[in-house]
Amino acid sequence: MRTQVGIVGAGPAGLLLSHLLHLRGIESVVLEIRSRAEIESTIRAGVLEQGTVDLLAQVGLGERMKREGAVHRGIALRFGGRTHRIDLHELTCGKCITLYAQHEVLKDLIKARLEAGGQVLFDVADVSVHDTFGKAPKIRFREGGEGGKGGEPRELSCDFVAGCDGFHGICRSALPDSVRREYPRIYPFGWFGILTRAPRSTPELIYAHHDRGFALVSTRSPEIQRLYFQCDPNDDVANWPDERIWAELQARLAAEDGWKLHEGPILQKSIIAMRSFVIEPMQHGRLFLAGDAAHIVPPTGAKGMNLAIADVRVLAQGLEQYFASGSTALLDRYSEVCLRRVWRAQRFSRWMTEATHRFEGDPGVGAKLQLAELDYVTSSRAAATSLAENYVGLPLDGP
Ligand code: RFL
Ligand code: PHB
Repeated sequence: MRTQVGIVGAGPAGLLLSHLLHLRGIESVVLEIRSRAEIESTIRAGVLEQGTVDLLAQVGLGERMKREGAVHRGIALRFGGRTHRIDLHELTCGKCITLYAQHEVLKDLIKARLEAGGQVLFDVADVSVHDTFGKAPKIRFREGGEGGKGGEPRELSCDFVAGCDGFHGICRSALPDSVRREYPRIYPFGWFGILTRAPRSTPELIYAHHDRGFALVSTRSPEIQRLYFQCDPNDDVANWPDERIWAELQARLAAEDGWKLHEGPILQKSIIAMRSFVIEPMQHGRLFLAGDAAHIVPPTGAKGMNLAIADVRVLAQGLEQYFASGSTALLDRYSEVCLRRVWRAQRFSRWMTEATHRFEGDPGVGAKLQLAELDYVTSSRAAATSLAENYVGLPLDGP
């Protein structure tokens, strides 16, 4: 098999890259170890930045998102039992966020790729990348068989490999030790996430700081709500019967103004690790890493998928220039351009996390400073503007 760009991973980064390349007349093949059904049902991100929404709409993927997504003009910060609204729309001269689940974005992308005759191979196995420092990279994998395992060995020859295979993927390891530098950080807490069938309790997201730990109220639709609370990352969901979850959420989200959290049957529970990670550079030879394969942020700032989308926008521009003119000018700067945004998102996500989470063993100063931080950001227009412009997404970089 041969293609121009071999893409490993059918997450937001891989599928959007394939779509953007198709619009520029560049061929690609996407290889994915999971099934289409699994990809289309895994619950992950919910918040799309303004630039992400605009980009998806510009490239023909906006129809269902505009119809079913919910535009939010603000978020709330709750601490000391009081709720403070950050007016994103007003503070950023008209920008908003859209609540539209990641797996819905993926459904739209898969449909668009398949309708355009794009090659997305699900259920492949034993994926490995080769010769990415030469002119003729290859991706080997198995296809067919049970989830690809024991299937036929295949080889995909390509001009470039895009490693869009997420944090646990294999592409990152193809960067030689001599050129790579990694910046890992693991937080001493996780998030307990639930999906519940209940009416919305709030028109906008609530990020809550509480002595018992952080909590977040988000939404998926008028009927389905997404909630999170800070937990021990090594805890087990089996320790959390529904009543205990609701009691914890009610305690952390209690507000002075009599606000009520609506409860309902819990449809899904999971514990999510919190980490940040960056690899530099994000490219080597003809291998380009994008999205979670290259960087992870704690979900507090809602930046991960948005960063993945920003990366592949830059990569598609570079590949377009190369295939049109043979110039590698933009491709050569891929890592540098992306990392600027990545580090600013790291900064913001860390700030949001540190301002709102409980740190075990803190002698008290940390908690006092958190409250001072939250007080400042909700009482100073300058500080609130800084939060707002980061939350709705910094402007996308040009080439
Ligand atoms: P993904 O989505 O992990 O996709 C990678 C794909 O690669 C496949 N794969 C392989 N394929 C072939 N060969 C291999 N060897 C492979 N190994 C892996 C995987 O099966 C998968 O399909 O990475 P991508 O495309 O970079 O996208 C990143 C986003 O998924 C991630 O950053 C976000 O989900 C993060 N995130 C959020 N981001 C936002 O922008 N806004 C949010 O509101 C937001 N909320 C969240 C989040 C992540 C969360 N979790 C679960 C970590 C909330 C949560 C709870
Ligand atoms: C979500 O709806 O899943 C969500 C919202 C905000 C975040 C993280 C996740 O910061």
